[in-house]
Amino acid sequence: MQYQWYPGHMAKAKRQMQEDMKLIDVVVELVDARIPLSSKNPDVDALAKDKSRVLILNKADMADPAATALWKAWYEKRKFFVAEVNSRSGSGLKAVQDCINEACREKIERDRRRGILNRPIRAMIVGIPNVGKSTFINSFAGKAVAKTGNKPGVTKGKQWIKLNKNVELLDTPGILWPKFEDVEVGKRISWIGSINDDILVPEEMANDLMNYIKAEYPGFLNAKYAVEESVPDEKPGALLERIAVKRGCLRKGGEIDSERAANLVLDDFRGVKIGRISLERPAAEQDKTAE
Ligand SMILES: Nc1nc2c(ncn2[C@@H]2O[C@H](COP(=O)(O)OP(=O)(O)OP(=O)(O)O)[C@@H](O)[C@H]2O)c(=O)[nH]1
Ligand SMILES: [Mg+2]
Repeated sequence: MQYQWYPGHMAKAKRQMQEDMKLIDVVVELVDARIPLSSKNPDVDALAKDKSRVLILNKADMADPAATALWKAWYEKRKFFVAEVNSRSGSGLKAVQDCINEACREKIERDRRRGILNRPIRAMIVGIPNVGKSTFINSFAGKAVAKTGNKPGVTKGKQWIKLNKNVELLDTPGILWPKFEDVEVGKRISWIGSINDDILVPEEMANDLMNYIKAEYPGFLNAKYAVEESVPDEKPGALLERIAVKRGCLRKGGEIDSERAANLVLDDFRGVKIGRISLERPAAEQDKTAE
């Protein structure tokens, strides 16, 4: 599979983020709870190495709660303050405020010793495209969103969004790209729909996804489509064809339309109609990739 991405954009985004790091107290990083590692840009760890870190497992409503609990513990072990969030409904946002306070406890103490009271915490939101940054900002800010305007002494043009009396947010989220070079990462990102679909082959994506679901969530496909999940010696793609027949994905003349069936399966997955499915779990081998 091929993915379009632009190293030039990436370099620029990283430079921008490096500049912005000087202005903030805490980095609030959003990942997709279904792929908490694959949707995390590894460069953020280097860029934010001196900052307090909050990790938001966003879209937790779409992920498998058992896997999400494992990821929360996994990231906490790595010194992140972690919250599970559904930015659409707003559930988990109270925990985010607690995480930010906890992450900035030392800063708040330091301010207090110096006689500075109630200086708002300054935060930056970062995350890969489509992870839910805008939705999160809007819902975390609620009705209180107001730009505080340029502050003297701060780089020209920077705007701060006042979230509440304790937290100000840099108005432009830092957008970085996932690690597309890793084929497995690329697959997971495409399954959740965060890559432009026109450059991908739906049948391939759906077949790969269903192989994963069959193995990790046996019974889910059967419950959704009323099909045998594993027929011995079946050729690859046969399951998709059986789903096509069940769902009437046929061309004129009765020929099976696998592409339509593939898009149906992908849409069902993305709409959480097959179930709450996580696409990766913390494993021993992943201990090497983080930190
Ligand atoms: N179910 C669910 N959907 C969410 C959640 N957060 C965001 N979304 C949806 O995810 C999609 C992307 O959300 P955005 O807020 O636009 O993501 P973004 O990170 O700002 O995207 P870019 O600006 O393109 O980088 C939208 O359809 C949101 O409604 C969540 O917690 N749960
Ligand atoms: Mg956005």
